[in-house]
Amino acid sequence: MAHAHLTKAAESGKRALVLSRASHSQQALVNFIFGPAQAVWPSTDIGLKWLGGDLVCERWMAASPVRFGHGDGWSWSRNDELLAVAMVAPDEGDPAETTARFYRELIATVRSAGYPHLLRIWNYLSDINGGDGDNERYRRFCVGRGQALAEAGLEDARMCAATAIGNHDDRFRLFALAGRTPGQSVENPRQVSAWNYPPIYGARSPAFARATAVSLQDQRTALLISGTASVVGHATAHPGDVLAQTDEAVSNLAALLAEAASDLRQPGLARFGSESAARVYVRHAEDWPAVHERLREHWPSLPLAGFLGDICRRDLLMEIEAWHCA
Ligand code: 3EB
Repeated sequence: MAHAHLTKAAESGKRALVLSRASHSQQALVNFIFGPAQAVWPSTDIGLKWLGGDLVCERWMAASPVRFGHGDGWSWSRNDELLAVAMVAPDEGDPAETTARFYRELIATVRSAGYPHLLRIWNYLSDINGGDGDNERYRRFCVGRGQALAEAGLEDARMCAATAIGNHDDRFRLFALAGRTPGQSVENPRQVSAWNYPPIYGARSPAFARATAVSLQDQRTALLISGTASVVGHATAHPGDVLAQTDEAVSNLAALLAEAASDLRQPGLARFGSESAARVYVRHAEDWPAVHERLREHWPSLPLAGFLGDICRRDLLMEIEAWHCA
């Protein structure tokens, strides 16, 4: 497992997620700026409208010196242990082609740089529910991802945690974190693993783990949790009811944390704690206040950031991803 200097310390008030607590001089691997946060360099925009919450940015800090580079439409940062990659391109035409191109480049980059183990991927694509049946853009995305993985000899069941959300700005943005050593996948006992979804959800099944666990240098474990929605077994639960979906997603996360605690024999992983945080995506901006309030009832002090984003199935109205550390 990767020994990464990734931890988190939340500040009070408008909070920033800081993913490192190493004592020596810290440099940012990535700064995701969401809301009204202080300008920092380098800063990365995920291209989604921030709707509120107390989490205004995520600062992914590294304990050893960070080097930066960029090319046409992509940038990277890395230290001794981790490589972060950001790629952006116009999202035109068949997403299968754009996605296959992005993933081929991503895999080639992490391999040649010596960080071959993917730990976490975010996919923000345009008009994710556009097109019908197996031509729906999310399903074409799955085809392109699957094609690149197969070419690279990567098995679906060994893929890392991921998020796939639709934006409204005609750009495909991919962010990835990779390491020198592998993470450990955690699956959710309430959910069929994504790569085993039946073909009613698309000819090519999605390829992602429900969570990826990464060993921290100080013996703790970080859990990078995938976008988690109201999916039970493989079916959407509570279509049309955003608050019931919220409760179901929370139940899914509780089951996932319990599974991680048991798989990794770390009881502290079983519940979110002082070093956890979540990004919440809602399909309709007007749902955010009620979703936010409901999540606050479940998790009184978990730092939250809300975003306007389309979920990959049309009947899903919200999704939650999280960082957890224990
Ligand atoms: C689901 O459980 C919801 O295709 O990478 C969540 C996280 C979802 C990642 C992906 C899809 C992806 O199937 C959708």
